[in-house]
Amino acid sequence: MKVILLKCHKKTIFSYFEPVVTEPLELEYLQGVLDDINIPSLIHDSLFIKKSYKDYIKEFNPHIVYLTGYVTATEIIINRAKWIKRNFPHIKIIVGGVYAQINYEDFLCDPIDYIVNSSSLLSFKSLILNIGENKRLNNMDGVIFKKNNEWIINKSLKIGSWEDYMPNREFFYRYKNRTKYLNYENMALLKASHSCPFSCNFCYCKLLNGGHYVTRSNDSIIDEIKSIHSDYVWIVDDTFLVDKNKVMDFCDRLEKSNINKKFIAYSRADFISSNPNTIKRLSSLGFVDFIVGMEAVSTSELDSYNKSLTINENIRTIEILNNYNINLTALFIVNHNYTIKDFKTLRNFIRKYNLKTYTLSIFTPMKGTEIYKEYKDLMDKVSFKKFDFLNLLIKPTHLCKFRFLWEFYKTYVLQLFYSSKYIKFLFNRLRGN
Ligand code: B12
Ligand code: SF4
Repeated sequence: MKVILLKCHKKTIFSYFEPVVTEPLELEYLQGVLDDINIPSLIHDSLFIKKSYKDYIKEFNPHIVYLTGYVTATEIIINRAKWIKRNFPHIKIIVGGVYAQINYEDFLCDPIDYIVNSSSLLSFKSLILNIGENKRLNNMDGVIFKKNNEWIINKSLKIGSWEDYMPNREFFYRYKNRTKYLNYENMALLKASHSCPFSCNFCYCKLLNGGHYVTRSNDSIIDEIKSIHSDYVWIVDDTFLVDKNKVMDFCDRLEKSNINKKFIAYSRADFISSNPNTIKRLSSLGFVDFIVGMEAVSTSELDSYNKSLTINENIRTIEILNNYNINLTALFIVNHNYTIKDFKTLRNFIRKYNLKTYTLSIFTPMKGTEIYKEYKDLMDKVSFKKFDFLNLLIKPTHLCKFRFLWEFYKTYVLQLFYSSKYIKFLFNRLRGN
């Protein structure tokens, strides 16, 4: 039996500049599972591979094709499944990943055979073994399948504790020279938890793994970091700094291990603002960039997102990261109720605190989140590809659409004038590097 693991992408305005290019770590994990049961597999990710997935399928002749992608790639996944079934009816098609895990109904269609609504790698392993042995599936938590042309919807399987699979990094090593996060190049990803223990109402990430927050031991994190050959490691946990004791223990172990790498991670502003000494230590151990969901520039707006943060914590975070020479990537949400004054206030904040790297997302209720129900009727006809945080899905309350988008992009473009890092990045892109 052979498997192709296929990552589907929908290009956005920013994909043309490719500010961030990363390995498809989730596929490398699945490949790790397949290696374990001696099943040959190939990864296809169009970010790295020019040859079409169709040629890959024709040449490799797999029995199973696994398709994944984020919300924006939903239509692409379904179209690829249709093409595969039309041309190779014997191939079994599995769909999974973070979008399908919660929104599996979007994939209940003819060409797809199985949908995995779980993050447990064990569900993937059992499914593959079952297909291999041609067994009829009955109840299998975490797997949705067809029986007598009826869909059997099993409940999602939550991970209770960290599963000890390791990703197969061959794909990464082949293409690592192309990986980057802005100017940081040669960058691996690392995952150390599932879900998030906080309750911001717009957030999709906290819903993953059934909302159950699961972490991994510091020992196993350090072992994986040691095993990766790359200059940078981006820890992609939704928030890496949660438990102060665990973070201090991580620092102790990192210090002892003599690892000489640079790190990027996500953190909440409340951790950074209340633990300056820990941040100082992380800086000395190679943390060069923290990505922080600042979201808004007033406490009342932060409250409206149930962010449990104050604007003072955001400001203190900026100061601390500055003091310890760590770059801040600030993430902001631009709400559809913004007035011109709100945009100006946001720009003034960015300028006042000299923020050099930030992203703006247009408020986008993701399918599956609490706020989606509230806004659903306003968005029913919106195509999946527009859920990229750059499209205006809800009619602005105070501005016409054009003016809103003008203000939005104006605020985005501002950083080009203030950030030497961005200018260097754009210059490199224009030179074709
Ligand atoms: C890093 C990251 C990126 C990277 C790419 C990372 C990558 N792997 O390719 C970059 C910055 C490029 C990126 C871009 C985008 N991203 Co992004 N990204 C993330 C982030 C922070 C981590 C993803 C990651 O790599 N995790 C590491 C992997 C290993 O973890 P994992 O996918 O959970 O997989 C584990 C398990 O789930 C399980 N598993 C995985 N797959 C499968 C399959 C089966 C069958 C089974 C059983 C188990 C299983 O095994 C793994 C090991 O435990 C997530 C947040 C999150 N919580 O997921 C957002 C996230 C995935 N991104 C999101 C979005 C929307 C986007 C964009 C569309 C945003 C945009 N503005 O354009 C683009 C799309 C880019 C594209 N062309 O596809 C959303 C997706 C929401 C959704 N409903 O689909 C998320 C959840 C963030 C959010 N705001 O909600 N992203
Ligand atoms: S926005 Fe960040 S802190 Fe809030 S729930 Fe989501 S991942 Fe957690």
